[in-house]
Amino acid sequence: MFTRAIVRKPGPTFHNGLTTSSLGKPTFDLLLKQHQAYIETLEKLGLTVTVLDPQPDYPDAYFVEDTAVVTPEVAVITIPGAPARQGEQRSIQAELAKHRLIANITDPGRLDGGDVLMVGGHFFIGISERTNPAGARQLGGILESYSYTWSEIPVGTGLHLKSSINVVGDNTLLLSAAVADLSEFENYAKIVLPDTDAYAANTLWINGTLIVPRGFPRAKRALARQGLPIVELDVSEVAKMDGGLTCLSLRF
Ligand code: CIR
Repeated sequence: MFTRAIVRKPGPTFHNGLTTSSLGKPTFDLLLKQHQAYIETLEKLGLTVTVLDPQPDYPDAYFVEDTAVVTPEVAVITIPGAPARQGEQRSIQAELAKHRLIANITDPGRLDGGDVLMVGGHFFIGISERTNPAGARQLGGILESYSYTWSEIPVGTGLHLKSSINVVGDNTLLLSAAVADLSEFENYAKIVLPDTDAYAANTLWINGTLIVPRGFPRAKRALARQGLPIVELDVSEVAKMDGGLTCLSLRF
């Protein structure tokens, strides 16, 4: 069970954030509304949500997931891979120190939390444009000291590992077709999304409920078979900045 989440309000400079999307120009008012609905959904699911202030110098700072990896025992503070985002992690460290022992990724390691997927006691760590092998090995070493296992996995499509794959039940993965056949995932139950709905691979499984991005009916139908309650959230403005549901919070 998750009991807490940390989020950060988007600031008015959010449009200066990094993006490769061609979905159009995002609107600040709508982004704020979508972000507020996200917070309220987490609260309804029983989480105490800490809402941090925007960081004007870091327009992507509301994608808090990338700044830390939190386990029941330890919070590992990252060095985000994008130079423009390095520094976002400092205030997250101060916040997480209230709840967890802290460990840090150090130079030359680079790691975005969006590349880290925990499945049971195992962590998949994506090697991407943001996460380098040194960062993965450092995180892996820390996790091993708490008896977790880990493995590296190349991120071929999408920004982060969790752009294409997430956990939606015990031992059950939701994946885009592009990564569905990787041998690393052969021992898990799989729900494979058609390309039209690949964005919905970024779904959140929180305390027995699935939070799914709105607008992906095939994904919703496939997930309905899990028999869990589904909440759909519109994250259109987040998607325009290359983000998704998982990126917007740290859950622990
Ligand atoms: C970036 O490019 O870093 C942000 N615009 C989006 C980060 C999304 N984070 C995530 O998927 N964990």
